[in-house]
Amino acid sequence: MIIKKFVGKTEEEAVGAAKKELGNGIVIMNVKEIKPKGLAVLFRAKRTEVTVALEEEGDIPKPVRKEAAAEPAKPEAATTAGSGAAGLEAGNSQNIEKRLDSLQTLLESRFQQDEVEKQEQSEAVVQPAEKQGEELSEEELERNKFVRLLYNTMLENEVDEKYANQIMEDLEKNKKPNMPFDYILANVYQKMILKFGKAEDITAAKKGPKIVLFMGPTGVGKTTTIAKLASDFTMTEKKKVALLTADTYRIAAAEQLRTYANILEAPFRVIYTEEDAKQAVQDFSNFDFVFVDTAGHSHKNEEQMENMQKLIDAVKEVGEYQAFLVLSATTKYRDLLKIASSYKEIVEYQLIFTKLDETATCGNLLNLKLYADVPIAYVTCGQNVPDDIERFNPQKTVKQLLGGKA
Ligand SMILES: Nc1nc2c(ncn2[C@@H]2O[C@H](COP(=O)(O)OP(=O)(O)OP(=O)(O)O)[C@@H](O)[C@H]2O)c(=O)[nH]1
Ligand SMILES: [Mg+2]
Repeated sequence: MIIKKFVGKTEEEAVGAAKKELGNGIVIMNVKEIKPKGLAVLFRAKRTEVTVALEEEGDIPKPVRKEAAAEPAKPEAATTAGSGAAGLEAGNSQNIEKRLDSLQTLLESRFQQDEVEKQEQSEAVVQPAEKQGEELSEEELERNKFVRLLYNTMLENEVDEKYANQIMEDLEKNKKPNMPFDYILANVYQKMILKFGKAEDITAAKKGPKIVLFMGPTGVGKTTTIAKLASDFTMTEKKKVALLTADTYRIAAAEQLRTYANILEAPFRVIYTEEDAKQAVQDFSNFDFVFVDTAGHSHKNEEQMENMQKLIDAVKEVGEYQAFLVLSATTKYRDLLKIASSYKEIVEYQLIFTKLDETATCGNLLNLKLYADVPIAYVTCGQNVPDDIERFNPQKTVKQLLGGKA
């Protein structure tokens, strides 16, 4: 694995430079804003530093490459366990160690605790890397404990055992004797980021307005999320956004969105039929975005799912569209799977996860991403409009899934 830092005026510029040098297969491990210090504040603008990783064939530890080392290696600072051959990797892992500093410190401190020992005895988990009949060195045993700790942390965060096992199996393939802890950590971290893939958000249409549909179960936060996004697009990005609601089941539902529309000074319309939807898109043809709120309903209600299908078909006829399935992170895993597959039958969607503030675990983000095989676009973490929403950040979520701070 090559790990390297790139700096640019913006994140896009830094990532562009990384792709130019290392190709499109890179994984962004960390993004950091570098603020100029001292007098430089006056002369230099903020810059963004991205740390990227590139998995090499076989992904086995290799000697530090000249071009891969962004800074001279300091083996004694970088290795947590192991030396000799493992120390060579330290030059690479030193970069990631810095980025994952807090995560690693946390994991290691937990690793020292006797609790882990107890946990191991009480939990039957996958046993990584233990070769039957062979005596393992103390270091190797410690390393295995560390890997088990990562695995258990994923399960505690409700990552589906199936996916946690896959990640561990991948690690197993690349594991080498004397692999430093931070290499193991970086490897698992990278695998998980790769599993999340690229976050995708709302994009502009090539022509005419982009119609953006929000659908999902009742009460997950669809209308609130629309208000947050509409606010960001109109106030921050200065785009023209029109708001429509197809939620005619409850009077209060339309009023809720109308209120937000009034605050944002955005046009608002209730659509009762597919024809209304088509007409509205035509009427707002000079807008950048038309956000469409829909009534929350159970995925088990066939009639409502059919109506949703009709609305989607109507929208498809009149312009470019994007559909978002809004899911609450507090919903039971099994239900989430059923909801995701029901909606998959009617439209290709991207995911928005709400109410992250109401749960201590975010394993379902990874589970659903892998199950539905669609990108996560946004997450919301509170009731405040417009603040409590962010673009999905895989790095942050993976750190959390590995035991980092929320
Ligand atoms: N804690 C928390 N509450 C949220 C979040 N997003 C929305 N809510 C709350 O969830 C409740 C329902 O939000 P709505 O936006 O009305 O949900 P909806 O999906 O449009 O609901 P229906 O239209 O009835 O299906 C409201 O009390 C919101 O304030 C979030 O990220 N965190
Ligand atoms: Mg609503």
